[in-house]
Amino acid sequence: MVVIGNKEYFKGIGEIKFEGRESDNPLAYKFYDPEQLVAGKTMRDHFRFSMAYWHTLCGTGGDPFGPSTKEFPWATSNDPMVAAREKADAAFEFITKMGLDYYCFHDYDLVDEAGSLAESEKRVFKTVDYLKEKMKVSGVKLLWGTANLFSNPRYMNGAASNPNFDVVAHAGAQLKIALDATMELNGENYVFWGGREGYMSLLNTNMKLEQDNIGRFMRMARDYARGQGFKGTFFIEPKPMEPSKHQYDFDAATSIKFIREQELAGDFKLNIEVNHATLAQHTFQHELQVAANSGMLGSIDANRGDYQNGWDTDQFPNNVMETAEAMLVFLKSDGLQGGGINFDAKTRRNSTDLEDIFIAHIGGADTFARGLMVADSVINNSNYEKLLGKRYASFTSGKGLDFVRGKLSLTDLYDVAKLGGEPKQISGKQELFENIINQYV
Ligand code: XUL
Ligand code: CO
Repeated sequence: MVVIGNKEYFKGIGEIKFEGRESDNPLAYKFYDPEQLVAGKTMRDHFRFSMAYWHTLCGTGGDPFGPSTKEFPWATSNDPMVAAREKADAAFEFITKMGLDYYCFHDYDLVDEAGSLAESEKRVFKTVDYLKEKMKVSGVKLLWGTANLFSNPRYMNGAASNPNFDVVAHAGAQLKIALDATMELNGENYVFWGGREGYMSLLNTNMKLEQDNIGRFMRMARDYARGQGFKGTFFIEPKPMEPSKHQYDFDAATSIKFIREQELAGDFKLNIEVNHATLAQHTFQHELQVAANSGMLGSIDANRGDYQNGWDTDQFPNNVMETAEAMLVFLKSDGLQGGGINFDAKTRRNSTDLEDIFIAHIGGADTFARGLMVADSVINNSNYEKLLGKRYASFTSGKGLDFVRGKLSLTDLYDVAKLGGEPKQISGKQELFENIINQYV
């Protein structure tokens, strides 16, 4: 249901509908048809699309070389509570006009941080009350909440990894408030992204203590939330760098090792972001596959990087090929465990019309829809699965099967090799696999 507050912010834009690929209406979905069944589930249920509060409502285009370029009509009041309510009105008008089902936030995206923790807490909970009403009327849900433990200068040396315990304690208080807010709003998950949990120089860093402290911090979060009845999943969002030179949650593999070492498995999974994968020199599908292999593919932050830039450009997804390959992993691993697809993406600094925010999200949803349909066709209509199976056929019978079942010793391998002679050369057929994806795009 479309929810408009006291003022309508996105005037002239109605509910965004699916019109199909022949439509030339920029404000319509061409491929994302929420009710269309793909692989036995509606697109809506596969994706659980979410709006990111920070980019969509707070990102006004400032960069290290220049100030904001966008004046948002919901960001005009000097009274922080009025501004928070207006921002919430704009958020819910946008989410419901787009037909999205979820949103995500950092604590201080909702309302500006105050001069004291006590005052900040009051502001957050007043805003939470307001959001609760909006959620009730619209049916929109909270995919995840998180605490911004990286912007305030007090976190310049890290939050949970800070060398000063007083800062760690402050971060803990902020974490508790953000968890309480998330639970109050029936948030389905809670995210940890540690932009400052890493180092700028190893020379002044006790890496072991810092990492163990982050582990303690996360176990405290889990124990507190579980004690309050929180049933959702905690996600770590890997990123290799930026703003830190080196971030401890470097990539999926590093984060999985951390989750296991710190005894967080079972409660923690991963939130994989496309542009973070690129920065870690991985593909998006690589990160998804690594997470899925460990049963930790929890959620996705959707965006894309720029192949010519080495930073987190957070552009909206538009690469169908990349998304199709990612959706192959997604479908074959049975989707996400508890999460959804959150558009952690921003319109460009020079995209200054309010309608650009709609156009960007429409493009992102359509890219995922196309990717999903391509992946589904590749799996069901092509001989992709057969080819892949054939590549590993030697493990499905005879000695190969014995090997997989753990029945062989090293001497058995020695005997097999001695008897068999030089193995025959078998092509990897990479171009054929690539052509099949191309054929179905
Ligand atoms: C930063 C990033 C964050 C997290 C939430 O690169 O992706 O916005 O998603 O803190
Ligand atoms: Co993100």
